[in-house]
Amino acid sequence: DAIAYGLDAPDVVEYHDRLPSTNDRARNLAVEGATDVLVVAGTQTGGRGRLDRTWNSPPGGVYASLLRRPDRPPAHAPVYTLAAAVAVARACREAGVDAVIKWPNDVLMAESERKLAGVLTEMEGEADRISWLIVGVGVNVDVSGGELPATATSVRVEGGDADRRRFCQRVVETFHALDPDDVLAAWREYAATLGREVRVETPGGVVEGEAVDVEFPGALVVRTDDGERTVHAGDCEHLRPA
Ligand code: BT5
Repeated sequence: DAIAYGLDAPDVVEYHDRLPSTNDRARNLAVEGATDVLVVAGTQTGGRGRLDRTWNSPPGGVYASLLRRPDRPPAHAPVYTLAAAVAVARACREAGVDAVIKWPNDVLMAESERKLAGVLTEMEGEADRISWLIVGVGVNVDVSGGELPATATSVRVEGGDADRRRFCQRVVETFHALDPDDVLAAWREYAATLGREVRVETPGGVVEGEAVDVEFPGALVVRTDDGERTVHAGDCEHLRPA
């Protein structure tokens, strides 16, 4: 099942010292018909976040995008975002840094909630099947605080093992070792969002309440004054400490 999901190891790993964006490189490869490629860059000149935001990509960070063509319906794409966040959070902990996940795609330091990493999943779907899927991760590993936004931190700043190569390897190995059926359970283990009061800006408006669970394929269940709402996409803010 890991193979149908595309969580198994890629055939090709491409390394570039510098790219505009590993997601863009992976997309070009997808358009050319390639699959099963991991694109890694030492630095990015046009790193992207969600919704046209930029991703600061100084040298020392890990910038990687995996191109797959999983035999899954397009609606399952959010599972890959959660799986990548789990892999990054686990790699951070293996590097000695206490990382947690904020729904849907942020990896944060546990106490300060400063951002260590983000995930950008992009895909093209046909009616019932993903045509290609790109899961991109950006992690502040061997990066100094001065090179990052004020709300960010890095593995090095937090005193962890900042060996970029080792970190990248840990992310990839953890990602490929994940059992697709365990992704949600693993995500819950690292989640800082569950049990918290949240404010989620969704395409359909703001949803506020207590985040109570995550549901397949990656939706957040929020208990609001008007009952439970299932949120599929949006920007989430943690309102109060747990
Ligand atoms: C994300 O977006 O968190 C997804 C970031 C994905 C980046 C990877 S790098 C490899 C691949 N290739 C790409 O071009 N992208 C992917 P979002 O949730 O929209 O968060 C973006 C926001 O995070 C920005 O608006 C900043 O506030 C903040 N930010 C920017 N750079 C950061 C950094 N290096 N560390 C922490 N926060 C950052």
